[in-house]
Amino acid sequence: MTTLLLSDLHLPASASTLRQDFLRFLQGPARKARAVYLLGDVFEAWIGDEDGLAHYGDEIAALRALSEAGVRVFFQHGNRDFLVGERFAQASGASLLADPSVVEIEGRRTLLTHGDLLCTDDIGYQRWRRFSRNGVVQWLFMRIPGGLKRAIADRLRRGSKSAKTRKSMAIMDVNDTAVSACFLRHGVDRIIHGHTHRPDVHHELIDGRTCERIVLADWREHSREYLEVTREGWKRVDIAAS
Ligand code: OKV
Ligand code: MN
Repeated sequence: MTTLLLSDLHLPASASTLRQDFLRFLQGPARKARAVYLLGDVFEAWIGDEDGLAHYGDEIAALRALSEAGVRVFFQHGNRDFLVGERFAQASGASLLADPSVVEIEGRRTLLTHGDLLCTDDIGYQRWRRFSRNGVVQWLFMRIPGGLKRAIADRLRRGSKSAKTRKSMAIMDVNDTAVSACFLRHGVDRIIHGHTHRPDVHHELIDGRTCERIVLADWREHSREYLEVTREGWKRVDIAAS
């Protein structure tokens, strides 16, 4: 059996080949898996379940069909789709998975996280994260009219895009101390995350044990990767090439 993991698809609300390819993935390779883990930023933006369910009906129907076919589907929040909620879970059949979570994947305890929590050098982002994840702030945001929500979200996204161009590459990567602390605190020797858009595998020695950190790829033009994990090991598969 295999477990498939993917993140950072950044599916837009408008028509896109990214969306077609995600549907192809859900109807094809995902069917043969034991479980599929979506590790955040599947959606480019999410201002609430009502709006999200209206925009992403095809994806939600395909997720529902996949879970009804017996494949367990897990959804972890990213920094963009952190407002995905219980109504999405109900409609899609996916289970919301806390960030971080330690789960057993193909016989091996593995820590799964979107990855933004590890980027502790980006002080500005971490400040926005604390603010936007605050319960009172979210309660207020959910209660303003849809048009105003969209206007605020568009403005925030534009501001974030320009802020990113002014940040160094190092600040937008994970912090090595945060990574080591994460391995130690959770007692795992494998971490799988996305977010940084720097697909790679890193090894480090912690307490005499070789620890492995697998970074998932984002979906970009001509590259649509998922990670396939079996008891034997793991590999990246690009469905753009098939
Ligand atoms: C998601 C990010 C926009 C980064 C707004 C409170 C506030 C939630 C929200 C609005 C924006 C998500 C929900 C989006 C991620 C951005 C810009 C930067 C760095 C509030 C709670 F501010 F109005 F109080 N939002 N949307 N960013 O468009 O999906 O991750 S979003
Ligand atoms: Mn992200």
